[in-house]
Amino acid sequence: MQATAEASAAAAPMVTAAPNDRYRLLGGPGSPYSLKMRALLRYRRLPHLWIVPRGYIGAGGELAEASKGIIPVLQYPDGAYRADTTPLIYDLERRHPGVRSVVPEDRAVALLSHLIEDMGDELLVSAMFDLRWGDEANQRFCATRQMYGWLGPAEPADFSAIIERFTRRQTKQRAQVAAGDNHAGLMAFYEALLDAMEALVQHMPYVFGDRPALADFGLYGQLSQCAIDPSASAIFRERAPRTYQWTQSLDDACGVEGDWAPRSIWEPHVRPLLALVGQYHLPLLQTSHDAVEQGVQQMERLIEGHCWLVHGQRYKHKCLVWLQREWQGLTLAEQDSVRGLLTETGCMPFLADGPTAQLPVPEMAPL
Ligand SMILES: N[C@@H](CCC(=O)N[C@@H](CS)C(=O)NCC(=O)O)C(=O)O
Repeated sequence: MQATAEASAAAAPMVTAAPNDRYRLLGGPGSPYSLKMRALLRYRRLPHLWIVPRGYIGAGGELAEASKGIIPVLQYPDGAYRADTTPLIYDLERRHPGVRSVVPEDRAVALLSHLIEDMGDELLVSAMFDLRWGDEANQRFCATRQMYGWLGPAEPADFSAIIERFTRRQTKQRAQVAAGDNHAGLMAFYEALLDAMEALVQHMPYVFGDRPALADFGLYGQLSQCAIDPSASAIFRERAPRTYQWTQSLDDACGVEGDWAPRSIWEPHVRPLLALVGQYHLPLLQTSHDAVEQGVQQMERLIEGHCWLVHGQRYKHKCLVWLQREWQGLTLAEQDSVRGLLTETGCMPFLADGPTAQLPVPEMAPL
């Protein structure tokens, strides 16, 4: 099997021989996106193996062979490696249509779900990362447990050196994430998000009813780590105990059977989440997008009295354009059905002004 995989990798490096009849999810401990993807595969009952390859990205082995530069990587049954969870999830919808889908049939509701997921993937991640690497106690615990998860038993001296290197790398990144007012802004956002979720889960099992949607998995990925990391977890347990358990439960929802709720049920509880999308996520995404367009490294954005320092990130630039395209792809009737909600929650201007990108943005597709 190994020999076959190597031979086929030499001929076509992106594809190894089909390992079996199931997906192989290559992910890692402490990786919110890996756990998001695993929860999705479990909920959708798509046969898969969960694999933590030896070594971290770039350290040789299968992840290096897949050469995506990010985790998780999903190996399809045909042997192809693909990455980037949001496009992967949409691709799995196309490959396995109608089977425990996480995308509501109502395309306007599907857009709301995507907006909330994007907030999880692109903003909640920063709050998680800020707290994870924010002080020595968090760094020590998080680096140790993550590296043990990747490497298993190791010589103490080697292990200490690895932890030190990893911590240095992560804290350097964290300094950028939490610069200036960003830390205070992220903490305010984290608490507001927990409050909105805690209110929601008192009325509904999931964001749009009795079954999880893309929105749930986006939030779940980051919250799964907030539940573990010391400081994030302390805030989480204190502020949102139901959501804490919601996170544990969504880890494996393969037995959940349910349907979407009518709008009259979900709308009052989803509105506060969308208000956070409009208040924090889309303005920050727009600022990052603008920085990329203008070729500047960093721009400022004032939100709720905090002056955020926002880096231009090409991925975020694409995210905004993809959301705008999704809005524009709706029929007028579909747009009208959520225009009021998106306007009240401050989301509308960021979507309706259309793709402002001068730079080319490819269609959303797995990497
Ligand atoms: N948009 C990507 C983000 C994936 C991502 O950023 N993964 C992190 C780990 S959780 C990563 O691979 N970072 C690169 C690194 O640590 O070198 C997705 O949804 O899959």
